Amino acid sequence: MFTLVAGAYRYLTRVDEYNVLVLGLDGAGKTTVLEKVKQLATGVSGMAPDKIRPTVGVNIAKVHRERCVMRFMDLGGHSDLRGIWDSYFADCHAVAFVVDSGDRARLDEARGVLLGLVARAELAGLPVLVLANKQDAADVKALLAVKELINSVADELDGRDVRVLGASGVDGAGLQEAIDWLLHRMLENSAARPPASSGH
Ligand SMILES: Nc1nc2c(ncn2[C@@H]2O[C@H](COP(=O)(O)OP(=O)(O)OP(=O)(O)O)[C@@H](O)[C@H]2O)c(=O)[nH]1
Ligand SMILES: [Mg+2]
Repeated sequence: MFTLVAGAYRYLTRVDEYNVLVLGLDGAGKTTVLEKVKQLATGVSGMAPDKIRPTVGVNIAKVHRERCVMRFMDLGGHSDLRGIWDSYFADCHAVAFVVDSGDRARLDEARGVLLGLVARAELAGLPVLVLANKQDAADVKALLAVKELINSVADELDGRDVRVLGASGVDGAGLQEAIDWLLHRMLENSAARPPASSGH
């Protein structure tokens, strides 16, 4: 009887955990986006954008939705630090790739890094959300430029779920939609990449 009740309790309190890797070039705005996601999820203000320094390790934000926890993991984007990304791939359920929409000079570099990611076997088939960030500061053609970047790698994306969304880590534009899109895509992909589960 106890086992039955304990089993039912575990089932009812089970939480599915999904990891979203927040990747992109240094300065794209990943940590600023993460702080805003934290604020949207908890209602508590995150670190002010002007206090954020380049990331060396990993920053984490948790978003609770129904019986799911989304763990956003923001890693440093400097070229010397990108090698660390690999160790997070096996436990990842989706990638949020952040692009500084206003920085045309580095769009090609961003394209190369994104191509490197989608070629990785550990990330095969996972949903990829491209956040065309800094929309608050970018000109009207910036979102188009990021969409063109994605169109130019469409063949390599191999039929996986990909979306480009305009966003701003400063004013939060697009981030609620980003969270919703990622959760739905990770749930849809959960047979292929199951979540970790824990009882609470
Ligand atoms: N206007 C504007 N500035 C932004 C936005 N997001 C980030 N920034 C600025 O861009 C700069 C870099 O932001 P970070 O969040 O540190 O960038 P990052 O991608 O985490 O960089 P690394 O940690 O080095 O990989 C900072 O000066 C931010 O204030 C945004 O949406 N709009
Ligand atoms: Mg950072």
